[in-house]
Amino acid sequence: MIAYIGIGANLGQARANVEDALLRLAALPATDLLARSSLWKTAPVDAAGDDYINAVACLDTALAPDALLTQLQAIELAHGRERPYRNAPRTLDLDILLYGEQRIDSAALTVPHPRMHERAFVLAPLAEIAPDAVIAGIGAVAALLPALAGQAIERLD
Ligand code: PH2
Ligand code: MG
Ligand code: MG
Repeated sequence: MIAYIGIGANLGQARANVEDALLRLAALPATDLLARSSLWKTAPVDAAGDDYINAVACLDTALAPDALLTQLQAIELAHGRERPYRNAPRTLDLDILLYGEQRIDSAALTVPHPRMHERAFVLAPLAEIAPDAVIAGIGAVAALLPALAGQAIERLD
């Protein structure tokens, strides 16, 4: 299954944490890292704290969604992720954005990620590696991005 993972950090060594997360994603069982976006510096949306470093990874994985989520949470914990309150600054956040074209609505997981289509910090890196990916029920990534032109994001080299 092709899955897209949103990666974000705005606490501690954010850039190094995102790069390390990409290495750890590539090392997951039954999973290949097919592509990764650039790193982007992005202003916090509905959140406090420093600017974020964001990126998106494309995985080819045989892990089921709940098993993939468990693996992502283990990587977050390896980076000392704490959850003192909603959208608190974080050392590392890994979100399943898309899992094939499946829609998942369980207690633990909502896919497609419910706010991804409103967020340039998700869509800009995703558009680098998958402009034609479709967010089920919403539309293709590249077509959604122009509406978000007002959000402050900057691609890093
Ligand atoms: N993640 C959030 C809330 N706000 N803002 C930016 N720029 N980047 C994020 O990754 C982000 C956010 C909740 O996960
Ligand atoms: Mg998130
Ligand atoms: Mg998250």
